[in-house]
Amino acid sequence: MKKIALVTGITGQDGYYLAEFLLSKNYIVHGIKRRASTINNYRIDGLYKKYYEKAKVKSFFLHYGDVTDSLNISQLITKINPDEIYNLAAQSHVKVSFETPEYTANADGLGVLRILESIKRHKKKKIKFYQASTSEMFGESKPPQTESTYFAPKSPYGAAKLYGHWITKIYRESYGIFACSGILFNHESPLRGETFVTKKIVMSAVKYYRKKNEILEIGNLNAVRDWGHAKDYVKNMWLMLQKKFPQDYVISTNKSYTVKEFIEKTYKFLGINIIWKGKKDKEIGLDKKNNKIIVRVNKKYFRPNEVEILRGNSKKAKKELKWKPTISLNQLVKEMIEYELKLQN
Ligand code: NAP
Ligand code: G4F
Repeated sequence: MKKIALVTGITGQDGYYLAEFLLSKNYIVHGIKRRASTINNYRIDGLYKKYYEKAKVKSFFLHYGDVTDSLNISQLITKINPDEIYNLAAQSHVKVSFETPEYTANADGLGVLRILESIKRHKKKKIKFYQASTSEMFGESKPPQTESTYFAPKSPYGAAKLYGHWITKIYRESYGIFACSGILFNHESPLRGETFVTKKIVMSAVKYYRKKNEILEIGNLNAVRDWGHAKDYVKNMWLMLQKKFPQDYVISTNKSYTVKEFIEKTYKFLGINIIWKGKKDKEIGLDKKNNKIIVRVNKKYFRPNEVEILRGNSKKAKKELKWKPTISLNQLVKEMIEYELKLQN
């Protein structure tokens, strides 16, 4: 019997990589997508063609839905009767969460509760549940952050995700549900959303490389992040649900870099060296070859409250799940640039 997985947030970065991984493992995958005024399936189009439109035996199905809609969620779970649910749906942008705090709480916090309640009431099968928690929950706690680090979120996003994380633990302990959270540090890929910093940097660097008239407008250059590759991280999601008992795990590369270092790496890959001038919101980056401004700090991208340093320690995942990241930051940057070079051809 093929296993059935239900994935929320299927149209997002991780939704694509997880669906691809599960389909390659012979799962039947059901994805929940939101209705939008324009079609936003571009990441999963290829998978849909291969595993639905052109397949003799179909194994990839899409359903309209929204984690803010209890009836929709409970009806889908009843109908699909999945073995595993991966909750990737979220308003996932930290800065946007300051502008839409209530919606973020509803989707990222209460959305988790809605799924857990449906699982609790589901009688046909014991469903395993994975929650995509985040290192943003650690907020101001000092690195390296582990499973036992104090949670001190600094954004509405972090607070909403912490509710989702905690309610997952409470449902596990109170009702014996196989429910667990991966505490995911930043992970990127060529399919990363365009307003996250790595993708934004890569897109701008390639535009400058091609046309020489692009300036990267950027926020906090000194923030430190632990950046991995989404492909490695979705494998871990699956591994966690194959364990005998549910537990939470930190998923990270254990290495960290500043935003400025990420910029330098990216431009250097394209043969461009940067010289920095000025301080704080007056800082600029010049192309060493021709003194053109190619990076400029813009206060618009500062956050009301910033998480300065994230660096995880994923030794529990290494020991108990035999998981470790396989793609280095340099490989990630190279892959993102090569993808962008093709797109902007
Ligand atoms: P993403 O690219 O922003 O994808 C988020 C997905 O959630 C999209 O498919 C989005 O649909 C969907 N979504 C948003 N609101 C929804 C709602 N109310 N109901 C149903 N679906 C909704 O994020 P990602 O990078 O793949 O991340 C996946 C998950 O991991 C998220 O929960 C995120 O918070 C968490 N996480 C990510 C990272 C990271 O570094 N990538 C780190 C820690 C945790 P649309 O396409 O319609 O917008
Ligand atoms: O790429 P970012 O927007 O990612 P952030 O805020 O760390 O959040 C991501 O990782 C979390 C896990 O830690 C996830 F839970 C969350 O869903 C998301 O995937 O920003 C990274 C850093 C920040 O410190 C930000 O202030 O880059 C800094 N930054 C500087 N300039 C910028 C910019 N971020 C963005 N998005 N845009 C800028 O222009």
